[in-house]
Amino acid sequence: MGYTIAQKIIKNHLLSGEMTVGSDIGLRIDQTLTQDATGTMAYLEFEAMGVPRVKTEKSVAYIDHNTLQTGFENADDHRFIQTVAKKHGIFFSRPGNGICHQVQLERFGIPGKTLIGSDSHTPTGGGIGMLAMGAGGLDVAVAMGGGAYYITMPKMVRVNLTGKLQPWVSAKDVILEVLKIMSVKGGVGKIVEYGGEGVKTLTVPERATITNMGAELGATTSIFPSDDVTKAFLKAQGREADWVELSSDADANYDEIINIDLSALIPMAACPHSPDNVKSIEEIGRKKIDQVCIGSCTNSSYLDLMRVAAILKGKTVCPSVSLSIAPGSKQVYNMLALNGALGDLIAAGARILECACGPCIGMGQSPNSAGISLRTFNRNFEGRSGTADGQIYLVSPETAAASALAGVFCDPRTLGEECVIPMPETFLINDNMVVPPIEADKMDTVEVLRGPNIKPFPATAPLNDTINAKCSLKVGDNITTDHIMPAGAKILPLRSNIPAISEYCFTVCDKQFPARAKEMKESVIVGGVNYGQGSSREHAALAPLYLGVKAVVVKSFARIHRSNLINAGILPLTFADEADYDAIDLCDELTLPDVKMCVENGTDIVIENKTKGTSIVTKCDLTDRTKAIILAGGLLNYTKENS
Ligand code: MIC
Ligand code: SF4
Repeated sequence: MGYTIAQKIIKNHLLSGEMTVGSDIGLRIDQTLTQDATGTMAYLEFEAMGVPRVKTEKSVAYIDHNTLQTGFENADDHRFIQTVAKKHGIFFSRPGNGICHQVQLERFGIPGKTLIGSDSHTPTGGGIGMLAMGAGGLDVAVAMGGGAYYITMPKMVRVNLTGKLQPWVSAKDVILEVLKIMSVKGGVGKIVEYGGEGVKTLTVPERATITNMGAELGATTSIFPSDDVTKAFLKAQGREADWVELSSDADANYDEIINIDLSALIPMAACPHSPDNVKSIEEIGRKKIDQVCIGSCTNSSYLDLMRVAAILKGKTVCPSVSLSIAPGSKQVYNMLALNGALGDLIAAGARILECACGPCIGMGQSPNSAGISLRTFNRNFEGRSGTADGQIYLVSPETAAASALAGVFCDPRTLGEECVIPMPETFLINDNMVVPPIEADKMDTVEVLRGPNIKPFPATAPLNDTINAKCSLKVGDNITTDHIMPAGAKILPLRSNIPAISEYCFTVCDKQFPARAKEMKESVIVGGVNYGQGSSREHAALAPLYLGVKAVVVKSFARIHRSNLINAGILPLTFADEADYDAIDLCDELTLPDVKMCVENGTDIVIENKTKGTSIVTKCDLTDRTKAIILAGGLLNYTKENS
């Protein structure tokens, strides 16, 4: 039997385990990336491992999230990352060089290689045929040190694309259609592979938009074949030598097949507050809007912004709309500046932002109260924009630009003849904002500079024989990491200070949570399905750890967050019977008797509810490796013990 594209890459990188669905597999990692909001922790963890030099083929540290410098914190963190990178063999992409995923795709990604990044949208690299996955900072630190990255061998989903997109219909509409079909939890435990005749009609940036937002399916990753289109893209980036051909075997076996006729798609939007709440622009109607934001790692490529510029050229943004545009990379920004398109955007009234994540992570541009904001981004979780009652719709760049002019939702198909932007034969190549590391024999000359905001990683202890705790929080389904550990301009500067950032943990759901958890000393959180969906931020595990959370018991977990809990030494439990969700209430006194022995033996874990006088059964489903991590009190302890 033949292999899928992902199975071929996995087979070439398999360090341990069997390639059968559900088994724990260890993969050799060729490339890593970090960004600044997760990077400080990842490098502190890397330092704690005592490995002098990264062992990957290429590791890059980006500054793209925490670029709003309203105090010393972010600037200090940038300086820390720059110096630690220089010392340990990591390339440093300076602030201003662009969003990690966009730059990685343009300058460093290689088909057939493995990449993990401390950011959930790392699967963007699937657009050029990489096996690219989001991971917690600790996992990235381990991979930089030459360790394997462990995942559960996923199921394979094939999305068969036929036909060709109609004028004004965009790659964003393709992934919105997939989200509509699969939902935000439909991809958990799966790799989504695109194939079929329609693939060759999509450019690499379009493919990258689709794989980027595969993160919102909860998928392990998404991937496209590496074909002539990929070759042309890499050639235009001066990297033709990096190209290899990659396709699935004709007799590859997929667990699920989805068929999408590209020519039948129409412009769509993900409505508040979930990326899978998809409606057509027609259905939404000519609803008034307040803001439009164009950019983010999903839709900020040269082709995206050239189309936006063509739509805006010679026109003026509607007076009641604020339009901001953040190009994805210095390459994109510079090309727009040189060919005059930037002038068209400025003349139309766009507010040009630096090439960084910006509004996507609540770093400025929060909409007005209850404001309707159309964004070309990938997440519209409640409150993420920085305005608690903001109404965020995720749309294509074409829909965004057309609507910015109209002041209402506007189907770009009403704009008349489509503007066709050809793929450039050569991109503008200038890597002067990427600082290479120092030679290995000179690493001792580099002093790592740490600001006062950088506090050590919270201490963890091996698992106790029995846990006695109270229920400090009970939440519902689809809790995102933006609920657990909110971001935004005020909180993000605290990413390297766990004690300080913990004060904001879960405050979106319950302002009293941090104080209550601390008072309880040891506690348990109860949740519903798809708990921890969204970002890779390990802070969503480290803050609960700092606040004394010992176990999280839910109906089901999102992949990266579950790993982050294990890495932090927090027990990830699932109800054996989902109905038992109702058996625990806030402040109930709980005991997990002989929990250590149960983990060691791999048996079910009983939770006795002292308050109610009842007991329920939970599952932990640990592999030998994750069992050892939990027993050691987290991945850092485990790695130290095993090195
Ligand atoms: C996000 O889009 O939520 C982020 C900010 O990029 C996160 C990483 C983080 O929280 O630092 C992600 O997607 O992993
Ligand atoms: Fe940055 Fe937004 Fe992409 Fe996250 S989703 S990496 S915040 S642009």
